[in-house]
Amino acid sequence: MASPSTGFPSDFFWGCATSAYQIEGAVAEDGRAPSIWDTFTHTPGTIAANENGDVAADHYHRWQEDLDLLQAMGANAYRFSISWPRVLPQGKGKVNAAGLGFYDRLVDGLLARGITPFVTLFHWDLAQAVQDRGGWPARATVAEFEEYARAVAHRLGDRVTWWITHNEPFFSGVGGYFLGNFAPGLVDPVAALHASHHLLLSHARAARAIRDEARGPAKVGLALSLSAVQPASSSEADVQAAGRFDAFTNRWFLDPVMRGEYPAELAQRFAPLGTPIEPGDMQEIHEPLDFLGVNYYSRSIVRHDDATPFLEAAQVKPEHGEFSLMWEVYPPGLFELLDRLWRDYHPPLLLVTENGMPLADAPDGRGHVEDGERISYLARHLAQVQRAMARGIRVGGYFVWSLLDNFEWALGYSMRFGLVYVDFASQKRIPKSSAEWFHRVIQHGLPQGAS
Ligand code: IFM
Repeated sequence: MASPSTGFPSDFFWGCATSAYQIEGAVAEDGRAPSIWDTFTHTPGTIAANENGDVAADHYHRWQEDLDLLQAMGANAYRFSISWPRVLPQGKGKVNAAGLGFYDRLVDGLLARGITPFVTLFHWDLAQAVQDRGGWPARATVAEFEEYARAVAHRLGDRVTWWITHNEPFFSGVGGYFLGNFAPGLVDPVAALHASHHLLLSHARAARAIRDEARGPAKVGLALSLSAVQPASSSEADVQAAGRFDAFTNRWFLDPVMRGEYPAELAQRFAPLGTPIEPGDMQEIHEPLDFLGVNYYSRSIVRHDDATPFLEAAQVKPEHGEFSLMWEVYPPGLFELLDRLWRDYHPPLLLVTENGMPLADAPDGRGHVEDGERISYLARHLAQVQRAMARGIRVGGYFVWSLLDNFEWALGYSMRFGLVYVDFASQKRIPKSSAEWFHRVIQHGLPQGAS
C-alpha cells in the first residue's frame, strides 16, 4: 500500500547502483588478478582518451565515505557488484580471502547504516584467466561461474537476501564477442552466440547455487538492459523490423529466462551459425526468478533497412526528441516497458535496477554541482514508475545509476552519471543537487507536477 507521505510503499527500495570495475580502482591490490577489462583498457585505441579503471573513483579505499554519502541521501538500498578476479584470481580454485573480505566488510558497513545490500555477481569484469581458457564462448565457464557464485553466497549468504546474477548479459555476450566495443573485444558471431547462451545457463546455475548456500531468505534475479521499441511508421515492413529489433535487444535474454525458449525470429536467423543448446539447457535457464531487474535509459525507434546485415532493421533518431549526451530522453518508455513486462511475462516482482542520465557536470564558482537536467530526468522517470504502480504493476524499488561519477567503459571518464561528483584528480566527493533532490523524494515523495 502506498504510504500517504511519499506516495510509494513504505517497503519500497530507494537506492543507487554501481559496479566494481567502474568505481573500485585498486586493480592490483590484495591479490586481485586482472579481468578482461584491465586487458582491454590497456590495449591502445579501445577506450576514449585511452583511459582505464586502474584508480577509477578509488572506492576500494574510500568505501566508508561512499557509504556515508549513501546514508546521508536517505537510501535504504545499494546495488554493487563483486569483482570475480578479486574473489577467485584464477577464476576458479583457491578463494582469495582478502578479496572476499572486502565485500564482507562492505556488506557489514551497509547493514550497520540500515542499507539493504543488492549484490550483483557479474557486471562484465570476467577474470582474464577464465577468458584465457575460452571465456563465455566455452561451456566450461558455466561451471566456473557456478563455483564463484557458490563461494560468494557461502560467505555473504547469511546477511545478503537480494542477489542479481548478471548485469545486462547482452553487453557481455554481444558487445564483448560480436560488436567488439566491449572487452574482450572480439568480432565473432559464433562466439557471441555461444557466449550469450552460456551466460544464460550460468545465470540459472548461479541462482540455484545461491539458493543452496543462503542461510536466510534468498531473492534471486538478473538485471537486463531493456528498451521500449517502437516502429518508425505503421508500415508492415517497419512493424516487422521493430519486432526483429525487439527480439534482438530485449527478448534474446528475456524469453529464455521467463519462458524457456529463444524468440523464433532469432532462432531462425541464428540457425546457420550452429547451436550451443544442449538437451535440458532451456528447462534449466527457465529457473524461476524472485524478481526481474530492469535497466532502462531510452527507447528505440526502428525502421526496415535492407542494408543492415542480419536484422535488416535500423534505429532512427527522432527529429524532435530530447537527448542526453548518450541517448534520447523518453520517460514514458519506462511505463510502457514495465507494463509490457508485467503483462507478457508475469514476473513476481519488478525492480528498476538502473536509470540515470549522463551529463558533463562540473562544480560552479561556489563549488556546487547543479544538475537540474538530471533531476528533471529522474523525476519524470520516477513518475512513470508511480504510474505503473498505480495500475497494479508490482515495482519494488528504484536504483539510480549511479552513486558516483565513474568509468563509463569505452567512453572512459567523459560521461558523468553520479548523484555524487568525483574530482578524479583529488578523489574529492561533492554531492550534486540531484543527491539533495533524491533525499527529499525518499522522504516526501515526488513534488507535484513531476511527469
Ligand atoms: O555504466 C553503465 C552500466 O555499467 C551498465 N548500464 C548502463 C550504464 C550507463 O551506460
